[in-house]
Amino acid sequence: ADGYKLWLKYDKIENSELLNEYAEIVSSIYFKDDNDILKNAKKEFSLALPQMLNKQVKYSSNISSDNSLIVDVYENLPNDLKDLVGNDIEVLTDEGFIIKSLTYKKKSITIISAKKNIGILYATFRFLHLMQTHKKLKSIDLVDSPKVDLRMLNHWDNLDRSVERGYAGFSLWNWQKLPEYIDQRYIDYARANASIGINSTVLTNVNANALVLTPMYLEKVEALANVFRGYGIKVYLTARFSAPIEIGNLETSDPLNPEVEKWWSNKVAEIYKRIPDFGGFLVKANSEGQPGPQNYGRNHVDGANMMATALKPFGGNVIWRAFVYSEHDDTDRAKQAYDEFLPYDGKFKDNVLVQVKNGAIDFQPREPFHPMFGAMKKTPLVIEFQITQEYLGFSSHLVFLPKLFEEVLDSDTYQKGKGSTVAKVIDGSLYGNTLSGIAGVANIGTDLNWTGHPFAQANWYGFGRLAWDPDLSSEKIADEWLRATYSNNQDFIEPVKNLMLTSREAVVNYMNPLGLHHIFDTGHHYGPGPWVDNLGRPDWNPVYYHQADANGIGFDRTPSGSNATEQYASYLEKTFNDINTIPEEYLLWFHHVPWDYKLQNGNTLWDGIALKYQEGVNDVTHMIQTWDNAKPYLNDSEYNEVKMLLQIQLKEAKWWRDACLLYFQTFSKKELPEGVEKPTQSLEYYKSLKFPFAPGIRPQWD
Ligand code: BDP
Repeated sequence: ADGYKLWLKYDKIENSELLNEYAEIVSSIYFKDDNDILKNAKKEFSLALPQMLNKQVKYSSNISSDNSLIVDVYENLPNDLKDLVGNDIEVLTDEGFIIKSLTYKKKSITIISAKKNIGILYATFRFLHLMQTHKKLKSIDLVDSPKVDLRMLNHWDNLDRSVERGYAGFSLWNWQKLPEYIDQRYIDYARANASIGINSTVLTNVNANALVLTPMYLEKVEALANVFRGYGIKVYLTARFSAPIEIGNLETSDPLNPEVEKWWSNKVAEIYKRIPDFGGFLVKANSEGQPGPQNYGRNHVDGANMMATALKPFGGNVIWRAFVYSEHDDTDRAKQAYDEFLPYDGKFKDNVLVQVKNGAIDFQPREPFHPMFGAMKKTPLVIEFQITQEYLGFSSHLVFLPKLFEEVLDSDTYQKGKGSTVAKVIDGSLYGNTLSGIAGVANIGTDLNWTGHPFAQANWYGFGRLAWDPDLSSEKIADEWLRATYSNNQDFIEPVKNLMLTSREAVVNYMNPLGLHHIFDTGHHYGPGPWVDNLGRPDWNPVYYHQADANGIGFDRTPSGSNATEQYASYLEKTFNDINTIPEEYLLWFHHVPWDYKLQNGNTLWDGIALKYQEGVNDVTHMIQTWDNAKPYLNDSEYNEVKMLLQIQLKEAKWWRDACLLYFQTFSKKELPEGVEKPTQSLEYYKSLKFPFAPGIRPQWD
């Protein structure tokens, strides 16, 4: 139980009724495997079935009505079978699949089919997952296709194997031993991703190093791409905008300079020679010190389109990030990306996607959705979530992120009337985009269990599932993951599922209740630092975000303040502007509110904040109780590792509560209300804590 196997454990099925049902379904299998993807699919079958069923399985070499299970792409099926499934196949995308029970030549059989090989691989994983999670398969009728095209991980991995904001060890990519040495981890990584439908991976940090584009590294990238291809995963790289200067001996990287254009075209051709299915580039430009087109008086469109032109002949994409906020701009940071990018809508080439973080500031425990979603109508937007928990307790805190992802995806932008959810923007259905994408900043590293916290695996898993279907519920995801990872016992699942589903609100309560945000300490973003006011740029300082003073607290983003609300559709703009209609979870995001303002439950704001922090601590106490009750269903190491982590989480929830309340109290000058535990240390003590060697740190910035 070291967690290495993730949700692909394939434990023996103990329930004899199910065991018999499954054994019958797979009693005689036809499984064509004449290419790499199908070989990998069949390999997974041959790994999983004997473990789950405790017996070997038989494969036959021809399709016949004696087969209990037939696995092949549609075009290879005999005509009479084609007739039986044709309608279902028709509605599939190229990555979709069917798993169906039907009567064939008077016999009951199960068929797994798809238009393309990759659909068969996805179906294989789904079929095995359904067994692992004890679902009935006897009269299965499943027709499924992913709703989003690019389902991608973004690794923030550096070439020295450190990982920016990575909390689970070092980078998986062992550049030194590549290309010759293929670590088993690369294969297991690809299997895990394919099992949840992830089909693209960006290997390198957005704060990019141009060296990855040199032949020495491209050879290594090629070796990884060769492994991933068999699992339907395309490789992308981050492209440093100044690469033509750094590795190309040019004097400029001006996107309109013909030499520069030529350099990129040649570079792209060189990459495709090695990696014919290379995905393309992810670019962070003119953001937090990264070079970009603006260094030459050009704009984001010039930069993105130059690269898009180079990639177009090979079918590659540019994913251009909109995470920009300028040091020369003193408008509210939350407004800057929208202000800068909206005028470019419709100007990007058709192989450019603009990647936008889920919220307008930065991966906070809670943010309203980014106003660019729905507003940017002619440009496909990729939503960027952060799976690694930069602002949510690293890999020490148990926070089930699909709850956060779901909240954002379900948010209604109202940009094309009611029901214009972020999910519909992202899957392309709202404006009929031809390309769509979801990206997640990976939380994976060399730790034995991949993600540091065992429950952080659920965030990788859940990200993949939501990328496949942004309308899935977080509850279903938690259920699936727990069954595949721990146990199918309902008495275990129900309470632990509940623990997962409440964990996100817990972290909001003990870190950033009622719309507070970015009050994290410098550099590491781990503990509280609401007092920090000495960093190079105003918008790197927590005091900029909470604006606490003798009158109250919160960032005024209404017309009396920064007027960031104007970037939302008018219905939301009105709702957010009016303190009587603003959802309370966003109160201090949009309003500067007096300490004695009355909340909906009748408490004053000060008391309400204090009680929320306490509630967060109580939530974690409750999580610990739930875990203790689950002990009978766990082995010792499974129980202990999470128990120890939850104890860290409890200690740190109290730290957050005490540090923030003591600090905010210097403005409110009010007593803590009844029910809130008294801090055990002084404010000076919390301010004095330093963590120079926190993991995943990016030393040069906030
Ligand atoms: C911030 C991180 C920083 C990243 C940056 C980004 O603190 O490490 O480089 O976002 O997304 O959240 O580019």
